[in-house]
Amino acid sequence: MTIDVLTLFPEMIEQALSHSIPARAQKAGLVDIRAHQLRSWAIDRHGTVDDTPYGGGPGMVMRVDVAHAALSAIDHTHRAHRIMLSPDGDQLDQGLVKELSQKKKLILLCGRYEGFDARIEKYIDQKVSIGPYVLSGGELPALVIIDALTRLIPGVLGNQESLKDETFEDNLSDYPQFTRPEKYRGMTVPEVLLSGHHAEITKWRRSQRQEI
Ligand code: 4H7
Repeated sequence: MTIDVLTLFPEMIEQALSHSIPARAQKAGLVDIRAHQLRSWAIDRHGTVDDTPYGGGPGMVMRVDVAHAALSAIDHTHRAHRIMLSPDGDQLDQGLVKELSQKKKLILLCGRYEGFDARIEKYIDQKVSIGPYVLSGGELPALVIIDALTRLIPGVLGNQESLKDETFEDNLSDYPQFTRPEKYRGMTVPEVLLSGHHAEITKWRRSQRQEI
């Protein structure tokens, strides 16, 4: 799977992806994630990517021609699934993550300022939101998607971690976990977990998982 991220802050993506699971997935060659500087598709020599809004009002709007040039250059055959991170997009949940993890090529378009010129909609396939709140850019949502998605690629997680993932399969939460010390400030570990009785432990854990 390849993921191309279009952003004014490619370092933000690269920095975050140098850690943990997405880094492991990249090193193993299971996913190829590239962050591109949108400014390199600017039409003028100043690297202008935004302009004032028609009709007036505060802030700057990202130009559709620049974003379109970037999308066309990266995905000339339009085989990729093109996503724009946007507060009014389809809300991300584990089901959507699973759907997106089946795609061979993904493009994540990250807006800044007051967002993109509305005509961008013609050149993207889907708008995705990570939740009902406003952020100053699409980079953090893009990273959230990449993290959630790379964990679903077969071979990315170790055996231990992937077994635990069945957890999400039926919309149930994880069961509560405990480790040493056995007693902490008067709080003890449920007796059953110390019993060594595996059937009972499994039963107890099942009983503890909650609908999410
Ligand atoms: C596209 C359009 C995603 C991207 C508008 C992005 C929240 C989410 C952005 C905007 C995002 C999410 C620009 C609208 C900045 C708000 C102050 C980037 N915010 N913005 N304005 N929930 N912001 O997934």
